[in-house]
Amino acid sequence: MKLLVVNGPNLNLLGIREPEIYGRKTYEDLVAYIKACAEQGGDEVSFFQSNHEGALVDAIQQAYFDGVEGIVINPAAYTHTSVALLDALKGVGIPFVEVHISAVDEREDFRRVSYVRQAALACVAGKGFDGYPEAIEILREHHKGSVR
Ligand code: CA2
Repeated sequence: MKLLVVNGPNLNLLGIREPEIYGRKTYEDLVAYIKACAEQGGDEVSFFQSNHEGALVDAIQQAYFDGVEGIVINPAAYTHTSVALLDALKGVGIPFVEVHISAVDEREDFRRVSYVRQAALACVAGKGFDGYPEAIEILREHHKGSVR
């Protein structure tokens, strides 16, 4: 499969602050970990991180033109606010899984709201970096089912 992993605002700060919530590993560590897992399963993966909502929308739209078959997205704070990301994900029609490093449902009330979740295949939250390979596995299973 051709996969895109999208990470939203402030995830470039991983490993720098709030290690009790997000761990001690960096964004670069996260990318290397996901790349190794994806490639082990024979998938091609690319990565995009931005602190800007419009840039995330552009990357999702570009995925459509690039023939991406599955998206793993951690929209970070935009999870809880962004109709634009939901519209982009629905617009391109690429199957996607929502991921959160922390257990969003066990934190502040505002983190329980997700605009993108209604269109996601699944949401994986609270599993740290391991949530990303789990999301890829969900996309693989879905892909197998849809090409059979
Ligand atoms: O748990 C997640 O993955 C989140 O998507 C992370 C977002 C947060 O707004 C969501 O509610 C849950 C925040 C990402 C910020 O990451 C930082 C990492 C290190 C230091 C500061 C921020």
